[in-house]
Amino acid sequence: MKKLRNWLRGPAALAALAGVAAAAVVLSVAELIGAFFTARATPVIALGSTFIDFTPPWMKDFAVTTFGTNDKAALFVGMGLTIFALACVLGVVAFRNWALGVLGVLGMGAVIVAAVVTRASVTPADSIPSLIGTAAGLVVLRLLVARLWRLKSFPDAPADTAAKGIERPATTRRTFFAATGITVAAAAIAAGGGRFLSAARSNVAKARDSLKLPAPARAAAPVPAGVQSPTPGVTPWLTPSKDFYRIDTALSVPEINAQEWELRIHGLVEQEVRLSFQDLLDAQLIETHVSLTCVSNPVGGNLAGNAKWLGMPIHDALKQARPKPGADMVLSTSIDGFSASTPLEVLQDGRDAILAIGMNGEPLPLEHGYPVRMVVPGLYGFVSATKWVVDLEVTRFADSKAYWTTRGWSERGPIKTMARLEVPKSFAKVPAGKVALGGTAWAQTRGIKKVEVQIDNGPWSEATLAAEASVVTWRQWSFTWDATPGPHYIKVRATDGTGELQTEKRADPVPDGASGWQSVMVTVE
Ligand SMILES: Nc1nc2c(c(=O)[nH]1)N[C@H]1C(S)=C(S)[C@@H](COP(=O)(O)O)O[C@H]1N2
Ligand SMILES: [Mo]
Repeated sequence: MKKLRNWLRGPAALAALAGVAAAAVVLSVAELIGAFFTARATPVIALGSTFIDFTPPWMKDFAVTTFGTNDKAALFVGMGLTIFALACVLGVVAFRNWALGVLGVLGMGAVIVAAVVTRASVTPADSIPSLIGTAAGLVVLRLLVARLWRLKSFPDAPADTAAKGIERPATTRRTFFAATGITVAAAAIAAGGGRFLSAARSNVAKARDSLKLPAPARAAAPVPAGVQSPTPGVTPWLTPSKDFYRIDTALSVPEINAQEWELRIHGLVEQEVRLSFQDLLDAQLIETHVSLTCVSNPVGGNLAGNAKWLGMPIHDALKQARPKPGADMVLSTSIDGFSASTPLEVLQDGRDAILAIGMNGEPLPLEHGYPVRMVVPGLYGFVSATKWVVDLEVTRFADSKAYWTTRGWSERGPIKTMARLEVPKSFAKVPAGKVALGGTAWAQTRGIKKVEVQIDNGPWSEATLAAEASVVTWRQWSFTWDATPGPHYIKVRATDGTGELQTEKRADPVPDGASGWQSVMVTVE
C-alpha cells in the first residue's frame, strides 16, 4: 500500500500521466484534422476496424453472444483501456530514455498509419491526420517530460538532463499538473471540434432525408389481416427501421454521396456494367416484405427483423451484364471492404433478391446501407445482405472467398428453420391459470406450416399460427397454456412449408447458423 502511494507520488506515475496526455493529443488532433478526410481514416476507427478484421470467429461469436448489438461499444472500451495502458508505458519509457520514447511513439504512429492505409476505399493521403496527430503527440510528450526532468523533487532524473540543454529554472509539480490539464482539455476540445466539424460537413444525412423514393412498378402484396400474434408483448410483425437489428463490421457508418455512388458489375460477364443511383431510381422497382436474419443469432435470439424493401431486382442488373457460363457466385463488396458470396442461381431463380434503396417506405437509413444494399430472401445476411454495396463480381466459389468465409464461417448460408418463444420471457414468474404464450418463427423461402409447444416433457401441442404474408417473411404464433404452480420448462419447435421439422440438434452459430429447439424456464405462482 505504502509502496503504491510512493510510486503514485513519484516521477514514474507523472511520466505515465504525460504519456496518456500525449496519446490524447495524437487521437484528438487526428480526429480534428480527420474531419476533412474519410472517417474510416481516423486512428480510432482504423485501429478498431483492423482489430475487427483480425477477430477470429470464436471471438466474434463470443462478442455477439455476450454484447449483442453492443459489441461495438465493448470494442471501444477494450481499445480505450489498451491505449491507456500503452500510453502509460510510453510515458515512463520516454521519461527514462527519451530516444527510446521517440522510437515508441513513432512505432505507434507507424501502426496507426498502417491501419489507416490498409482500410478499403482509403487513399494514402488519408494518413495525413494520423501523421500530424503523431507529430503533435510527440511535441507534447517532449514538453511534458522535459518538465518532469526539471522537477527539483526528483533527484533520480536522468543524469544527462543538463546535456539536453535544459537549464531553465526548476518547475514544480503544480505547473506539471497545470500543463497536463491544459493539454488534456485542449485534446478534448479538439476531439469535440472534430466530431462537430465532420457532422457539419456531412451532407449525406440531409440528402437522404430529402430523397423522394419513386413509386414501385410492382407494389408489395397486401399484408393480410392477422399477421400479428394476439399474445401481448410479441415483437411487432413489421419491424420499425429504428428497432431493426444492426450487425456489421463498420465502426463508423460509411457516408456515401448518392450522386457519386456507382455499382460496378464485372468479372465473368459478357459486358461490364456500371449503374448510377439515378439508374436505380429509373429502374422497374419492386417492393417486397422480407425478413432478414443474422447467422450469429443464437437459438431464441433477436438478430432478425422484418421490413418492407424497395429496390431493383438483382436479376435485372445481372441481365445487363450477362454472366458467362461457369460462373456460380456473385461476390458483393461494400465501400468499406466487407464482402458476401451469394450463389448466382439464387439471384436468378425469381425470388425477390434486390438492390434495395428503400426500407419501410423511406430511403435506407445510413446504418442499414444507404444509399444501396442487397436484400436476398432465404440467406443469412453475411452471405447476401451487403450494405453500402459498390461492387458485384460475377465469379466462382472455387475462385473467391467472402469476408467471413476467410474467417472460419461457411461460404453458403441458407437460413435454418427457427421457432422463437417471446412471451413469457426466460425465468419469468407468471400467475397460475391461463397463460398466453407467443412468438415468431421463420424459414425464409420455405414458410412456416406448424409451430408446436411442449410443457416439461409432455406431449407436443400445436400452436395457433397467425396469418402468413409470404414464405419469405416470418410468421407469428400464439398458444394458451393452462399453467399449474411450480417451475416449468417450455419448448418450441417449427415445421417449415416443405413439412420438414426444425432440427433438435444443437449447433453454435459458427460456421453456418445456430440450431436446436429453444427451451425456456418459467415459474408459475
Ligand atoms: N457492408 C456490410 N454489409 C453487411 C455487413 C457488414 O458487416 N458490412 N454485415 C452483414 C450481416 S452479417 C448481416 S446479418 C446484415 C445485417 O443487416 P442490418 O444491419 O441492416 O440488420 O448485414 C450484412 N451486410
Ligand atoms: Mo449477420
